[in-house]
Amino acid sequence: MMILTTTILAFIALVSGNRNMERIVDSPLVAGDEVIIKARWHTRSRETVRLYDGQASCNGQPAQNLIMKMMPRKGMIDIGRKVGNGCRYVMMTRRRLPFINVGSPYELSIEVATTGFVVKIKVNDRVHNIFTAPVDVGAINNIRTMSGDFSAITTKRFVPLAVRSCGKRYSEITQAITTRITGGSKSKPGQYPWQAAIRKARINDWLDAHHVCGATLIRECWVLTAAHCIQRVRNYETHYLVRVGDYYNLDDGTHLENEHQQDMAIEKVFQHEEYRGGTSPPYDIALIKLKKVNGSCVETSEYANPACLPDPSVDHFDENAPCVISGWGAQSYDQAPSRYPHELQGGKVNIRSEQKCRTTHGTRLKNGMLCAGGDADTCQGDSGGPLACQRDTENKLSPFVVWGITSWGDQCGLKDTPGVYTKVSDYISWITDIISLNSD
Ligand code: 4AZ
Repeated sequence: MMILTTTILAFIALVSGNRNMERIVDSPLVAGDEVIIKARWHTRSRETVRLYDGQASCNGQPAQNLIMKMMPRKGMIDIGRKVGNGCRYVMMTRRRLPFINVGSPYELSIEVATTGFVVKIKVNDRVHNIFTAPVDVGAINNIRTMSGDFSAITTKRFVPLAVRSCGKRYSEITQAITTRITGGSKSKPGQYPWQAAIRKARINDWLDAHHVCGATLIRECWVLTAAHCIQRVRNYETHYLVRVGDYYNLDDGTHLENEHQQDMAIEKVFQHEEYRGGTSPPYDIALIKLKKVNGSCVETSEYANPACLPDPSVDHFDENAPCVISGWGAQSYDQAPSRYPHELQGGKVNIRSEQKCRTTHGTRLKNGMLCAGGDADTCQGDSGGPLACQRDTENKLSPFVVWGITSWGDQCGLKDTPGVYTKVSDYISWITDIISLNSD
Protein backbone atom coordinates (compact mmCIF):
# COMPACT_ATOMS: atom_id res chain seq x y z
CA MET A 1 0.00 0.00 0.00
CA MET A 2 1.08 3.48 -0.29
CA ILE A 3 0.21 7.04 0.15
CA LEU A 4 -2.21 8.55 2.60
CA THR A 5 -1.99 7.77 6.26
CA THR A 6 -2.35 10.45 8.79
CA THR A 7 0.16 11.64 11.21
CA ILE A 8 -0.38 14.40 13.68
CA LEU A 9 1.85 17.29 14.34
CA ALA A 10 0.91 19.14 17.46
CA PHE A 11 2.16 22.57 18.20
CA ILE A 12 1.47 23.66 21.70
CA ALA A 13 1.82 27.09 23.18
CA LEU A 14 1.45 26.88 26.91
CA VAL A 15 1.21 29.88 29.15
CA SER A 16 -0.84 29.85 32.27
CA GLY A 17 -3.66 32.33 32.76
CA ASN A 18 -2.54 34.69 30.05
CA ARG A 19 -5.11 37.02 28.53
CA ASN A 20 -3.51 37.76 25.21
CA MET A 21 -1.92 34.90 23.39
CA GLU A 22 -0.80 34.43 19.85
CA ARG A 23 -0.10 31.29 17.83
CA ILE A 24 1.53 31.70 14.45
CA VAL A 25 0.92 28.75 12.16
CA ASP A 26 3.77 28.13 9.73
CA SER A 27 1.60 26.76 6.97
CA PRO A 28 -2.02 27.92 6.80
CA LEU A 29 -4.70 25.69 8.30
CA VAL A 30 -6.16 23.08 6.00
CA ALA A 31 -9.15 20.73 6.19
CA GLY A 32 -8.60 18.17 8.92
CA ASP A 33 -6.71 20.56 11.19
CA GLU A 34 -8.07 21.38 14.61
CA VAL A 35 -7.41 24.34 16.85
CA ILE A 36 -7.94 23.83 20.57
CA ILE A 37 -8.03 26.75 22.95
CA LYS A 38 -7.94 26.19 26.67
CA ALA A 39 -9.39 28.84 28.90
CA ARG A 40 -11.35 29.60 32.03
CA TRP A 41 -14.67 31.45 31.89
CA HIS A 42 -13.85 34.89 33.20
CA THR A 43 -15.88 37.68 34.74
CA ARG A 44 -14.91 40.18 32.08
CA SER A 45 -17.58 41.50 29.78
CA ARG A 46 -15.93 40.07 26.72
CA GLU A 47 -13.10 37.75 25.71
CA THR A 48 -12.24 36.93 22.13
CA VAL A 49 -10.54 34.42 19.89
CA ARG A 50 -9.66 35.49 16.35
CA LEU A 51 -8.39 33.53 13.38
CA TYR A 52 -6.48 35.76 10.95
CA ASP A 53 -6.05 35.19 7.25
CA GLY A 54 -2.59 36.41 6.25
CA GLN A 55 -3.43 36.44 2.56
CA ALA A 56 -6.71 38.35 2.62
CA SER A 57 -6.75 41.97 3.54
CA CYS A 58 -9.45 43.91 5.24
CA ASN A 59 -8.72 47.62 5.03
CA GLY A 60 -5.02 46.86 4.97
CA GLN A 61 -5.14 44.47 7.95
CA PRO A 62 -5.36 40.68 7.78
CA ALA A 63 -8.94 39.50 7.41
CA GLN A 64 -10.46 37.78 10.46
CA ASN A 65 -12.19 34.75 9.04
CA LEU A 66 -13.53 33.62 12.38
CA ILE A 67 -14.12 35.67 15.51
CA MET A 68 -15.51 34.18 18.67
CA LYS A 69 -16.66 36.63 21.29
CA MET A 70 -17.40 35.10 24.65
CA MET A 71 -19.56 37.22 26.90
CA PRO A 72 -19.27 35.65 30.34
CA ARG A 73 -21.58 38.06 32.12
CA LYS A 74 -24.35 37.33 29.65
CA GLY A 75 -23.46 33.63 29.36
CA MET A 76 -23.33 33.95 25.59
CA ILE A 77 -21.09 33.52 22.62
CA ASP A 78 -21.18 35.42 19.32
CA ILE A 79 -19.45 34.06 16.26
CA GLY A 80 -18.73 36.27 13.30
CA ARG A 81 -16.06 37.51 10.94
CA LYS A 82 -14.44 40.61 9.51
CA VAL A 83 -13.61 40.17 5.88
CA GLY A 84 -13.74 42.12 2.63
CA ASN A 85 -14.49 45.72 1.89
CA GLY A 86 -15.46 47.82 4.82
CA CYS A 87 -14.09 45.21 7.17
CA ARG A 88 -17.07 45.35 9.47
CA TYR A 89 -17.92 42.72 12.04
CA VAL A 90 -20.64 40.47 10.66
CA MET A 91 -22.23 38.19 13.22
CA MET A 92 -23.05 34.68 12.03
CA THR A 93 -24.57 33.26 15.18
CA ARG A 94 -25.30 34.01 18.82
CA ARG A 95 -25.73 31.21 21.31
CA ARG A 96 -26.52 30.94 25.01
CA LEU A 97 -24.16 28.74 26.99
CA PRO A 98 -26.20 27.80 30.06
CA PHE A 99 -23.82 24.98 30.92
CA ILE A 100 -20.89 27.20 31.81
CA ASN A 101 -20.28 29.29 34.94
CA VAL A 102 -17.76 31.93 35.89
CA GLY A 103 -14.54 30.16 36.76
CA SER A 104 -15.31 27.02 34.75
CA PRO A 105 -12.46 25.68 32.67
CA TYR A 106 -13.48 25.20 29.07
CA GLU A 107 -11.96 24.18 25.76
CA LEU A 108 -12.93 25.66 22.43
CA SER A 109 -12.38 23.37 19.49
CA ILE A 110 -12.36 24.74 15.96
CA GLU A 111 -12.25 22.02 13.36
CA VAL A 112 -11.32 23.03 9.87
CA ALA A 113 -13.49 21.31 7.27
CA THR A 114 -13.51 21.71 3.52
CA THR A 115 -16.78 23.63 3.87
CA GLY A 116 -15.92 25.91 6.79
CA PHE A 117 -15.31 25.87 10.53
CA VAL A 118 -16.95 23.60 13.08
CA VAL A 119 -16.94 25.17 16.53
CA LYS A 120 -17.44 23.15 19.70
CA ILE A 121 -17.01 23.83 23.37
CA LYS A 122 -16.02 21.28 25.97
CA VAL A 123 -17.07 21.92 29.55
CA ASN A 124 -16.79 19.31 32.32
CA ASP A 125 -15.76 16.68 29.77
CA ARG A 126 -18.94 17.23 27.77
CA VAL A 127 -18.68 18.48 24.23
CA HIS A 128 -21.37 20.88 23.01
CA ASN A 129 -21.70 21.76 19.35
CA ILE A 130 -21.95 25.50 18.97
CA PHE A 131 -21.91 26.31 15.30
CA THR A 132 -20.91 25.13 11.86
CA ALA A 133 -19.79 28.12 9.83
CA PRO A 134 -20.28 27.46 6.11
CA VAL A 135 -17.59 29.91 5.01
CA ASP A 136 -14.41 29.98 3.04
CA VAL A 137 -11.68 28.99 5.51
CA GLY A 138 -9.08 31.08 3.69
CA ALA A 139 -5.44 30.96 4.68
CA ILE A 140 -5.39 31.13 8.47
CA ASN A 141 -1.87 31.68 9.72
CA ASN A 142 -2.38 33.39 13.02
CA ILE A 143 -4.63 32.75 16.02
CA ARG A 144 -4.99 35.26 18.82
CA THR A 145 -6.84 35.38 22.11
CA MET A 146 -7.66 38.56 23.95
CA SER A 147 -8.92 39.77 27.31
CA GLY A 148 -9.79 36.44 28.89
CA ASP A 149 -8.11 33.81 30.97
CA PHE A 150 -6.51 31.73 28.25
CA SER A 151 -3.87 29.13 28.91
CA ALA A 152 -3.09 27.31 25.66
CA ILE A 153 -3.58 27.43 21.92
CA THR A 154 -2.92 24.07 20.29
CA THR A 155 -3.11 23.24 16.61
CA LYS A 156 -3.29 19.65 15.50
CA ARG A 157 -2.53 18.72 11.99
CA PHE A 158 -3.31 15.54 10.11
CA VAL A 159 -0.52 15.26 7.61
CA PRO A 160 -0.66 12.81 4.74
CA LEU A 161 2.05 10.25 5.23
CA ALA A 162 2.55 10.06 1.49
CA VAL A 163 6.26 10.70 1.65
CA ARG A 164 6.78 7.78 3.96
CA SER A 165 5.01 5.33 1.67
CA CYS A 166 2.93 3.77 4.38
CA GLY A 167 1.33 0.45 3.58
CA LYS A 168 3.63 -0.19 0.70
CA ARG A 169 5.49 -3.34 -0.16
CA TYR A 170 8.80 -2.83 -1.76
CA SER A 171 8.77 -5.99 -3.80
CA GLU A 172 5.89 -7.47 -5.70
CA ILE A 173 5.11 -10.90 -4.45
CA THR A 174 5.23 -13.35 -7.28
CA GLN A 175 5.58 -16.70 -5.66
CA ALA A 176 2.71 -18.53 -4.03
CA ILE A 177 3.91 -21.04 -1.49
CA THR A 178 1.53 -23.19 0.43
CA THR A 179 1.72 -23.98 4.09
CA ARG A 180 -0.54 -22.60 6.80
CA ILE A 181 -1.38 -19.73 9.31
CA THR A 182 -4.66 -21.55 9.63
CA GLY A 183 -5.41 -22.05 6.01
CA GLY A 184 -2.80 -19.45 5.10
CA SER A 185 0.65 -19.80 3.68
CA LYS A 186 4.25 -19.05 4.42
CA SER A 187 4.93 -15.45 3.49
CA LYS A 188 7.92 -14.07 1.70
CA PRO A 189 10.26 -11.71 3.52
CA GLY A 190 8.93 -8.20 2.96
CA GLN A 191 5.40 -9.30 2.16
CA TYR A 192 3.95 -7.84 5.38
CA PRO A 193 6.47 -5.14 6.28
CA TRP A 194 4.05 -3.60 8.81
CA GLN A 195 3.97 -6.82 10.84
CA ALA A 196 5.53 -6.43 14.27
CA ALA A 197 5.78 -8.78 17.24
CA ILE A 198 5.70 -8.29 20.96
CA ARG A 199 8.26 -10.58 22.51
CA LYS A 200 9.25 -11.45 26.00
CA ALA A 201 12.89 -10.45 26.25
CA ARG A 202 15.54 -12.82 27.53
CA ILE A 203 15.86 -11.37 31.00
CA ASN A 204 17.69 -14.28 32.61
CA ASP A 205 19.54 -17.43 31.66
CA TRP A 206 16.75 -19.90 32.26
CA LEU A 207 13.87 -18.19 30.48
CA ASP A 208 14.12 -17.99 26.72
CA ALA A 209 12.95 -15.01 24.75
CA HIS A 210 9.67 -15.81 23.02
CA HIS A 211 6.82 -14.53 20.93
CA VAL A 212 3.85 -13.08 22.81
CA CYS A 213 1.60 -11.32 20.31
CA GLY A 214 1.42 -9.63 16.96
CA ALA A 215 1.35 -5.87 16.41
CA THR A 216 1.30 -3.42 13.51
CA LEU A 217 3.90 -0.79 12.81
CA ILE A 218 2.01 2.46 12.11
CA ARG A 219 4.74 5.05 12.66
CA GLU A 220 8.47 4.80 13.10
CA CYS A 221 8.01 5.05 16.86
CA TRP A 222 4.57 3.47 17.28
CA VAL A 223 2.96 0.07 17.01
CA LEU A 224 -0.70 -0.75 17.35
CA THR A 225 -1.78 -3.93 19.10
CA ALA A 226 -4.59 -5.49 21.12
CA ALA A 227 -5.21 -4.38 24.70
CA HIS A 228 -5.31 -8.03 25.79
CA CYS A 229 -1.73 -8.40 24.55
CA ILE A 230 -0.23 -5.87 26.91
CA GLN A 231 -1.79 -6.92 30.21
CA ARG A 232 1.50 -8.37 31.33
CA VAL A 233 3.64 -5.80 29.56
CA ARG A 234 2.26 -2.87 31.53
CA ASN A 235 4.65 -2.02 34.37
CA TYR A 236 7.14 -4.56 33.04
CA GLU A 237 8.09 -2.71 29.87
CA THR A 238 11.75 -3.66 30.22
CA HIS A 239 10.88 -7.37 30.20
CA TYR A 240 9.43 -7.10 26.71
CA LEU A 241 10.48 -5.77 23.33
CA VAL A 242 8.91 -5.06 19.97
CA ARG A 243 10.47 -6.73 16.97
CA VAL A 244 9.95 -5.39 13.45
CA GLY A 245 11.25 -6.46 10.06
CA ASP A 246 11.22 -10.07 11.22
CA TYR A 247 10.63 -13.27 9.30
CA TYR A 248 12.05 -16.17 11.29
CA ASN A 249 10.55 -16.16 14.71
CA LEU A 250 13.19 -18.30 16.41
CA ASP A 251 16.40 -16.84 17.74
CA ASP A 252 18.42 -19.96 17.01
CA GLY A 253 21.08 -18.41 14.84
CA THR A 254 19.85 -20.08 11.66
CA HIS A 255 18.55 -18.33 8.55
CA LEU A 256 20.77 -15.36 9.16
CA GLU A 257 20.73 -14.45 5.48
CA ASN A 258 17.08 -13.51 5.82
CA GLU A 259 17.16 -11.78 9.18
CA HIS A 260 16.38 -8.09 8.94
CA GLN A 261 14.80 -7.80 12.33
CA GLN A 262 15.14 -4.77 14.57
CA ASP A 263 14.47 -5.14 18.28
CA MET A 264 13.03 -2.03 19.85
CA ALA A 265 12.78 -1.25 23.54
CA ILE A 266 9.38 -0.14 24.81
CA GLU A 267 9.07 3.38 26.13
CA LYS A 268 5.43 3.28 27.15
CA VAL A 269 2.25 1.32 26.59
CA PHE A 270 -1.18 2.90 26.24
CA GLN A 271 -4.12 0.61 26.82
CA HIS A 272 -7.62 1.82 25.93
CA GLU A 273 -9.16 3.28 29.08
CA GLU A 274 -12.43 1.38 28.56
CA TYR A 275 -10.83 -2.03 28.08
CA ARG A 276 -12.10 -4.44 30.72
CA GLY A 277 -10.90 -7.82 29.43
CA GLY A 278 -13.07 -10.89 28.94
CA THR A 279 -13.20 -13.50 26.19
CA SER A 280 -14.76 -11.20 23.57
CA PRO A 281 -13.41 -7.92 24.82
CA PRO A 282 -14.63 -4.54 23.57
CA TYR A 283 -11.99 -1.79 23.27
CA ASP A 284 -9.30 -4.36 22.52
CA ILE A 285 -6.77 -1.81 21.37
CA ALA A 286 -3.46 -0.50 22.65
CA LEU A 287 -0.54 1.55 21.42
CA ILE A 288 3.11 1.01 22.20
CA LYS A 289 5.59 3.82 21.96
CA LEU A 290 9.06 2.62 21.04
CA LYS A 291 12.23 4.00 22.55
CA LYS A 292 14.44 6.06 20.32
CA VAL A 293 18.08 5.14 19.86
CA ASN A 294 20.29 8.01 18.74
CA GLY A 295 17.20 10.06 17.98
CA SER A 296 15.27 7.57 15.87
CA CYS A 297 13.10 4.47 16.18
CA VAL A 298 12.52 1.90 13.43
CA GLU A 299 14.67 2.27 10.38
CA THR A 300 12.22 1.66 7.56
CA SER A 301 13.26 -0.71 4.82
CA GLU A 302 11.95 -3.34 2.48
CA TYR A 303 11.24 -5.42 5.59
CA ALA A 304 9.94 -2.82 8.02
CA ASN A 305 7.46 -0.23 6.83
CA PRO A 306 4.36 1.13 8.55
CA ALA A 307 0.84 0.32 7.42
CA CYS A 308 -1.44 3.26 6.69
CA LEU A 309 -4.02 4.20 9.29
CA PRO A 310 -7.56 4.31 7.93
CA ASP A 311 -8.45 7.75 6.68
CA PRO A 312 -12.05 8.27 7.81
CA SER A 313 -12.88 10.30 4.73
CA VAL A 314 -11.47 7.79 2.24
CA ASP A 315 -11.49 4.27 3.58
CA HIS A 316 -14.40 1.96 3.80
CA PHE A 317 -14.40 -1.75 3.12
CA ASP A 318 -17.63 -3.45 2.16
CA GLU A 319 -18.72 -6.98 2.75
CA ASN A 320 -16.44 -9.40 0.88
CA ALA A 321 -13.62 -6.88 0.42
CA PRO A 322 -10.39 -8.88 0.20
CA CYS A 323 -7.86 -8.31 2.98
CA VAL A 324 -4.81 -10.07 4.42
CA ILE A 325 -3.92 -11.37 7.85
CA SER A 326 -0.48 -12.30 9.07
CA GLY A 327 1.28 -13.65 12.13
CA TRP A 328 3.37 -16.28 13.85
CA GLY A 329 0.39 -17.75 15.72
CA ALA A 330 -0.99 -21.27 15.88
CA GLN A 331 -1.80 -23.15 12.68
CA SER A 332 -4.57 -25.07 14.34
CA TYR A 333 -6.61 -24.47 17.46
CA ASP A 334 -4.87 -27.14 19.52
CA GLN A 335 -1.31 -26.52 18.37
CA ALA A 336 1.17 -26.17 21.22
CA PRO A 337 3.06 -22.86 21.33
CA SER A 338 6.35 -24.75 20.92
CA ARG A 339 5.06 -25.85 17.52
CA TYR A 340 4.00 -22.45 16.26
CA PRO A 341 5.49 -21.68 12.83
CA HIS A 342 8.95 -20.19 12.51
CA GLU A 343 8.29 -18.26 9.33
CA LEU A 344 5.76 -15.46 9.20
CA GLN A 345 2.49 -16.77 7.82
CA GLY A 346 -0.05 -14.82 5.83
CA GLY A 347 -3.43 -15.45 4.28
CA LYS A 348 -6.40 -13.95 2.54
CA VAL A 349 -9.71 -13.23 4.19
CA ASN A 350 -12.81 -11.29 3.25
CA ILE A 351 -14.69 -8.75 5.31
CA ARG A 352 -17.94 -10.26 6.64
CA SER A 353 -21.08 -8.24 7.20
CA GLU A 354 -22.11 -7.43 10.74
CA GLN A 355 -25.37 -9.24 10.18
CA LYS A 356 -23.71 -12.45 9.02
CA CYS A 357 -21.17 -12.29 11.76
CA ARG A 358 -23.88 -11.88 14.34
CA THR A 359 -25.42 -15.18 13.30
CA THR A 360 -22.20 -16.82 14.47
CA HIS A 361 -21.07 -14.66 17.37
CA GLY A 362 -24.41 -13.22 18.55
CA THR A 363 -24.36 -10.35 21.01
CA ARG A 364 -20.68 -10.91 21.72
CA LEU A 365 -20.15 -8.84 18.58
CA LYS A 366 -20.14 -5.23 19.75
CA ASN A 367 -19.52 -1.83 18.19
CA GLY A 368 -15.87 -1.30 17.45
CA MET A 369 -15.47 -4.87 16.22
CA LEU A 370 -15.53 -6.32 12.72
CA CYS A 371 -15.43 -9.80 11.26
CA ALA A 372 -13.39 -11.34 8.51
CA GLY A 373 -13.15 -14.89 7.30
CA GLY A 374 -12.41 -17.11 4.35
CA ASP A 375 -9.86 -19.79 3.65
CA ALA A 376 -7.47 -18.43 6.24
CA ASP A 377 -8.05 -17.45 9.85
CA THR A 378 -6.08 -15.97 12.69
CA CYS A 379 -5.46 -17.99 15.81
CA GLN A 380 -3.77 -17.89 19.19
CA GLY A 381 -0.50 -15.98 18.93
CA ASP A 382 -1.73 -13.87 16.00
CA SER A 383 -3.59 -11.58 18.38
CA GLY A 384 -2.66 -7.91 18.20
CA GLY A 385 -1.50 -8.34 14.62
CA PRO A 386 -2.85 -6.77 11.46
CA LEU A 387 -5.85 -7.29 9.25
CA ALA A 388 -4.75 -5.13 6.32
CA CYS A 389 -6.74 -4.15 3.24
CA GLN A 390 -5.65 -2.33 0.14
CA ARG A 391 -7.18 1.12 0.00
CA ASP A 392 -8.20 0.53 -3.59
CA THR A 393 -9.05 -3.15 -3.79
CA GLU A 394 -8.89 -3.06 -7.60
CA ASN A 395 -5.36 -1.71 -7.74
CA LYS A 396 -2.60 -4.20 -7.01
CA LEU A 397 -0.20 -1.46 -5.96
CA SER A 398 -2.63 0.36 -3.69
CA PRO A 399 -1.35 0.87 -0.13
CA PHE A 400 -2.43 -1.37 2.74
CA VAL A 401 -4.51 0.12 5.52
CA VAL A 402 -4.60 -1.51 8.95
CA TRP A 403 -8.35 -2.09 9.10
CA GLY A 404 -8.39 -4.54 12.00
CA ILE A 405 -6.46 -5.79 15.02
CA THR A 406 -6.66 -9.53 15.59
CA SER A 407 -8.76 -9.85 18.72
CA TRP A 408 -10.84 -13.00 19.29
CA GLY A 409 -12.88 -15.74 17.69
CA ASP A 410 -14.48 -19.09 18.20
CA GLN A 411 -11.55 -21.45 17.82
CA CYS A 412 -9.70 -21.07 14.54
CA GLY A 413 -10.45 -21.92 10.95
CA LEU A 414 -13.91 -23.32 11.66
CA LYS A 415 -16.22 -23.22 8.69
CA ASP A 416 -18.45 -20.13 8.54
CA THR A 417 -16.89 -18.81 11.71
CA PRO A 418 -15.15 -15.53 10.99
CA GLY A 419 -12.45 -14.16 13.23
CA VAL A 420 -13.17 -10.95 15.11
CA TYR A 421 -10.99 -7.87 14.83
CA THR A 422 -10.94 -4.50 16.54
CA LYS A 423 -12.26 -2.00 14.01
CA VAL A 424 -9.39 0.46 13.80
CA SER A 425 -11.40 3.13 11.97
CA ASP A 426 -13.56 3.52 15.09
CA TYR A 427 -10.50 4.51 17.09
CA ILE A 428 -8.76 7.00 14.84
CA SER A 429 -9.07 9.95 17.17
CA TRP A 430 -8.04 7.80 20.14
CA ILE A 431 -4.92 6.79 18.22
CA THR A 432 -4.04 10.18 16.79
CA ASP A 433 -4.64 11.96 20.10
CA ILE A 434 -2.27 9.64 21.94
CA ILE A 435 0.39 9.91 19.28
CA SER A 436 0.17 13.68 19.05
CA LEU A 437 0.23 14.18 22.80
CA ASN A 438 3.12 11.77 23.32
CA SER A 439 5.46 12.53 20.46
CA ASP A 440 8.65 14.44 20.95
C1 4AZ B 1 -6.67 -15.95 20.14
O1 4AZ B 1 -6.90 -16.76 21.00
C2 4AZ B 1 -7.51 -15.94 18.92
N1 4AZ B 1 -9.98 -17.16 14.78
C3 4AZ B 1 -7.29 -14.99 17.95
C4 4AZ B 1 -8.06 -15.00 16.81
C5 4AZ B 1 -9.04 -15.94 16.64
C6 4AZ B 1 -9.26 -16.91 17.60
C7 4AZ B 1 -8.48 -16.89 18.75
C8 4AZ B 1 -9.87 -15.91 15.39
O2 4AZ B 1 -5.78 -15.11 20.27
